[in-house]
Amino acid sequence: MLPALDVLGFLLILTGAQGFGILPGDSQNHLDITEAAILNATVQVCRVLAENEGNDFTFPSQPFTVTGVATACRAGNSIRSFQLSILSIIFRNVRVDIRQAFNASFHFDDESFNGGRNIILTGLAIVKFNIQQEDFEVATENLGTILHPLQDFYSHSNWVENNNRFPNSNLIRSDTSIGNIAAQSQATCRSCDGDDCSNNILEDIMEGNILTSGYFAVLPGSTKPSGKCSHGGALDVTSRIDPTGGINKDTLGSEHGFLHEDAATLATMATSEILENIRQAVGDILFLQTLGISRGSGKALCFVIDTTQSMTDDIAAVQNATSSLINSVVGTDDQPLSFILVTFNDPEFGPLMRTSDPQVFQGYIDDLSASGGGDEAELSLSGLQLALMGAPRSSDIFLFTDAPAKDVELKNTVIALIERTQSVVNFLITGTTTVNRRRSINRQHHNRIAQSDAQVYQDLAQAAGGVFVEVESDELLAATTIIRQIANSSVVTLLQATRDPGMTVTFSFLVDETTTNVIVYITADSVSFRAPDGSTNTDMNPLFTSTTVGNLQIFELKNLVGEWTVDLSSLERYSLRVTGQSPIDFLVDFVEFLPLLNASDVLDTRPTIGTNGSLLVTLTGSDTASVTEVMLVEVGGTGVVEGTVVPQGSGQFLVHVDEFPSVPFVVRITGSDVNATTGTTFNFRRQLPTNFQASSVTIEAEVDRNLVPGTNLAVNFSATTTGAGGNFSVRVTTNDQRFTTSAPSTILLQQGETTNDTVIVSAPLNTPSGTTITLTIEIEGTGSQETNYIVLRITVFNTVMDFSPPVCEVLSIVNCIHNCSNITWEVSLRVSDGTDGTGVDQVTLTQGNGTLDMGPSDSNENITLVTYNATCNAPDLALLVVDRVGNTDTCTVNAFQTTAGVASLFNKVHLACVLSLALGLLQSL
Ligand SMILES: *[C@@H]1O[C@H](CO)[C@@H](O)[C@H](O)[C@H]1NC(C)=O
Ligand SMILES: *[C@@H]1O[C@H](CO)[C@@H](O)[C@H](O)[C@H]1NC(C)=O
Ligand SMILES: *[C@@H]1O[C@H](CO)[C@@H](O)[C@H](O)[C@H]1NC(C)=O
Ligand SMILES: *[C@@H]1O[C@H](CO)[C@@H](O)[C@H](O)[C@H]1NC(C)=O
Ligand SMILES: *[C@@H]1O[C@H](CO)[C@@H](O)[C@H](O)[C@H]1NC(C)=O
Ligand SMILES: *[C@@H]1O[C@H](CO)[C@@H](O)[C@H](O)[C@H]1NC(C)=O
Ligand SMILES: *[C@@H]1O[C@H](CO)[C@@H](O)[C@H](O)[C@H]1NC(C)=O
Ligand SMILES: [Ca+2]
Repeated sequence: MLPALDVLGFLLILTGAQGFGILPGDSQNHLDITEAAILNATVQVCRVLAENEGNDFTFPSQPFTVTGVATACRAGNSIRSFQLSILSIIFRNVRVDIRQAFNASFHFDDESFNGGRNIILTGLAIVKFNIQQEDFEVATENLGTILHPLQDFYSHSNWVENNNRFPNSNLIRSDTSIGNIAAQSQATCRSCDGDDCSNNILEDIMEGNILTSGYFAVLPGSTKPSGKCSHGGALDVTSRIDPTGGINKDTLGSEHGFLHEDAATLATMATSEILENIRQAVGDILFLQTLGISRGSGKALCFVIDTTQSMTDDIAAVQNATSSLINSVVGTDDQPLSFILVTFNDPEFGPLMRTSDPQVFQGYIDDLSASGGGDEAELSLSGLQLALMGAPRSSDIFLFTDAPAKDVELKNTVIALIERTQSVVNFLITGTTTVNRRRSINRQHHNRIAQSDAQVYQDLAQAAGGVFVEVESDELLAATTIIRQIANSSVVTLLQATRDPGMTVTFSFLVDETTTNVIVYITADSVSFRAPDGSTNTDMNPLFTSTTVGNLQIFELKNLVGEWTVDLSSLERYSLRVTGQSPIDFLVDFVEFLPLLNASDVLDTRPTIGTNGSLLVTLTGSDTASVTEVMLVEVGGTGVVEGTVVPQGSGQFLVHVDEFPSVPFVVRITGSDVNATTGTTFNFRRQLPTNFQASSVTIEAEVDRNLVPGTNLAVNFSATTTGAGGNFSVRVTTNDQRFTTSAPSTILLQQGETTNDTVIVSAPLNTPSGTTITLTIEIEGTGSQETNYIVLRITVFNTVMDFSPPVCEVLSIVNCIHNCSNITWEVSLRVSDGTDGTGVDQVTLTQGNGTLDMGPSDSNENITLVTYNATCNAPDLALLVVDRVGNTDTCTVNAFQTTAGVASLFNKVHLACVLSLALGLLQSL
C-alpha cells in the first residue's frame, strides 16, 4: 500500500466519492445492500428447499437477521459460519474502495462500462469455479469483490435517471449488449443550475436511453472529455469543469441524492440477481454451503495422518478412531460442511483431499495404509501446514502421529496459519504397546516421544486452543471419543490458559445460564474446583465426573450457573481449557480502522507490537446480546490490555486497543444479554481458542493479483521492523506444491526503514482458470516476536475464458397448430456451447410437465441433443442450460411455434385448439 494513496483513498470514501458510502447514517451503504440481498436470497432458497422436502417454512421476522435467517433455514448450528461468510463478502466489497479507489472500472466511473462488466464477468466465472471446487472461503472473497462494481453501477451511471425500474441483467452476461453507451464524443450533461443538479443530464441522452456515467478525478489539473457528466462531490476536480456538478447517487446528500433510494433498491435487486445466477449454476445445496449454511455445524473436520512405516501398528486404530468420529457426526446437527484429509509420509506429503460427502471421505480413510518413511522423524508440520492452508476458518483439525516432527523449522509458519484460520488443532500421539522399530532403542525407559520432541506439538496445540494427548494405540478410540466434544458445533471457550514452568494459580470462569456441558481439560497434577456456591468436591457433593486419557485429565462439571474457580498446581508446564455449549459466541477480526471513514479493512498480517490498533468483534447466536468489555489477556501470565468498545449495530463492536502486547494473548469478551422468558439481564464471558501474537515486523504486499498459467508473476512486498535490525529469514509457502515460487532466503531490515523485495510465483500451464493460490510470505527473526506473515490470494487466470452460456436451437417441432386433434407436441433441440465453449454441463426442465429425453451427446462434446414432448394443454417449455463453468441461460419453446421460432397467431390457434379439444372430449363422453 502506498501511504499517500491511502490517505487520498480514505478521503474519497469519506466524501462518498467512490460509491455507496461506508458511513452509517440515513443513506444506504455497500454493507447494508450486500447483507440485505444475501439474507433475502438465503431465505428464498431455504423456502424452496423446505417446500421441495415437504416441510413447512416459517419466514423469519423482518428485518431479517443472520440468526433469524439461519434458524428459519433449520441451520441453527451454522449461524457462526453463515456470519463468517457474510463478513468475508462484506470485507472484500469494502476493500475495493480502499485498494481500488482509483481504478474507474471498479466503480463504473468514466463511462468504463466494458471494463466494469469485465471485472464482474470474470469474477463471476471464478466464483462459480471456486464453489465447484468447494473452496467456499475463496468464493466468498471473490464474490465480495465483484459485488462492489455491480452495486456502484446504479449509483454512478444514469441507469436510474433513464427510468429503469429493474437491474441491468446484461452486466452479468457476455452475449448481450450492456446498452446504448454514449460515444466518446457525445455530450451527456449540462452544468448544474447552482446547487440544483436535478436536470443536468441532456434530453437526447434521456430520450435515447443512452448510458453514461460520471467522470472522476482528484488530481489538480485533471480533465474530462468535453460535455461529459462528472461524478461530483468536493474531491472530484472534474465536477468544477464545465459541465459542472455531478450525477452520483452515493448518499442522500449527493448531487443526485434525490435518487439515492432508487439506486440502492436497484443495487440490492442486482445483488439478489447475481446471487440467483450463482444458485442456478451451482445448485441450491452448494449455494447455501458457500454461505456457510448447512444442516450441520458449517465447519470443516480435518484429519492429518502419519502414514509412514512405523504407523503400521497404529493405522488401524487411527482408522477406527476417525471412522467413529465421522459416524458420530454424520446425519446429525454436528455434521461438518466439509471433510479434509492430508496424509504425510517422507519425503511426500499431501495432496489435500476435500469432500462434503461423508461416504467419499470414509473411502479415503478406508484406503489408508502405512509404508515408507525411512528415518525416525516425519514431515508432520508440512502435512499440518497444507491442511491449514486449505482449511476454512474455524476448522477442527486432528493430527495423528507417533513420531517427532522432522520439519520443526515450519513451527512459526504453522502458528501463523493457526492464527490466520483460527482453527483448533488437536494432537493425538500414539505410544507403543508392541515392538516398534522407531522407539526400540530407548523403549526400556520411555515409550513416548521425548519431551523435547513433544514440546513442539504441545506449543502448537496451545496456540490453536487444542489438546495434546499421548496415548497407547489401543486407547486411541477412547481418547478420540472424549475429545471429539471439542468439535461439537456449539462449543464455546470459557477459559484457556497455560503456565510454563508450572506454578500454583487460581483461575476463575463464568458459567452463564445459556451454557451447558461444561468440560475442563487439564494437564496439571493437582486440581481442585470450587463451585459458584462456594462448595468443594466431596463424595456427598460431587461437582464433576472425571476421566483420564494419557496425560490429559477431563472433568465434566455439574451444571451450576455462576463463577467457578479452579486451583491448579504442577511442577511441569501445564495447560487448562474450559469449554461449554452455548449458542452465544463471537468472531474476531484484526482490522485497520480508517477513522475518517468509519470503515475497517481486515488485516492479512499480525498487528504491530506496541502500536495501537483495532479488532472487529461480531457476536453470533443472539440478536439481543451486547459486548461490554474486551480484553487481550496474556496466555501464560496475568497481563491484560483492555479495549474501548464502540457498538456498530448488527451485533458488531469495534474495539480499539492502545497497545498490542508483545507476548501471545487470547481475546476475552464479557457481554450481557436478556433472558427472553424472564426478562432478566445476565452476563456471559467468552474467549477464542486461538492464541494471537503481535509482531515487531510489518509486511505489506500488493493484493488481488492474477497469474497467467505458465508465466511468472512478480509479487512485490516490503517489510520493516520496529525492533533491532539485521538479517531476517524469508519463507514462502503455497497451498499446493504444483505452484512454484522463488524468493530471497533472507532480507536485511533496518529499524524504521522499509526494505523491498520480490517473490516470483508460477503455476503449470494446465492449471484451470479460477484456481486460487494462497501465498504466505513469512519473515522470521530470532524470536516469535520478530516473526510476521502476510497471506495473499492469487487467482490463476487464463486469458481465454468461456463467458457465454449454451445456446438452444430448435431442430424440429411437431407443434399443435396444424392439427388440433394432435394432443401432444414434441420438440427436438440442440443445446450447444459454441466451439470455444467449455461444454454443456446441465439441461434441466424449469417449466413444463412433459417428458425430457437427453439424447446421446454428439461426437462433439459441446453439443447435447434434447427431445421434449408434452400435451398441448401444457404448451410452454423452459429449460435451464448451464455450461461447465456455470454460465447459465433459459431457453423457452412454445407448442404453437414453428421450427423458425415464429409463433404467429398462436394465441388464436391455441384457443381454437382448446375449444376443439374440449368438444372432442365432450363428444367422446
Ligand atoms: C483496473 O482493474 C482491471 C481489473 O483488475 C485491470 O484490468 C485494469 O488494468 C485496471 N486499470 C487500471 C487503470 O489500473
Ligand atoms: C429477494 O429475492 C427474490 C428472489 O431472488 C427477488 O425476486 C427479490 O427481488 C429480492 N428482493 C430484494 C429486495 O432484493
Ligand atoms: C477397531 O474396531 C473394531 C470394532 O469396533 C475392533 O474389533 C478392533 O479391534 C479395532 N481395531 C483397533 C486396531 O483398534
Ligand atoms: C454435541 O452436543 C450435543 C448436545 O450436548 C450432543 O447431543 C451431541 O451428541 C454432541 N456431538 C458431538 C459430536 O459430540
Ligand atoms: C431463562 O431463564 C429461565 C429461568 O431462570 C431458565 O430456565 C432458562 O434456561 C433461561 N433461558 C436462557 C436462554 O438462558
Ligand atoms: C519500495 O516499494 C514502495 C512501494 O512499491 C516504493 O514506494 C518505494 O520507493 C520502494 N523503496 C525502495 C527502496 O525501492
Ligand atoms: C400430429 O400432426 C403431425 C403433423 O401434422 C402429424 O405428422 C402427426 O401424425 C400428428 N399426430 C397425431 C397423433 O395426430
Ligand atoms: Ca459457455
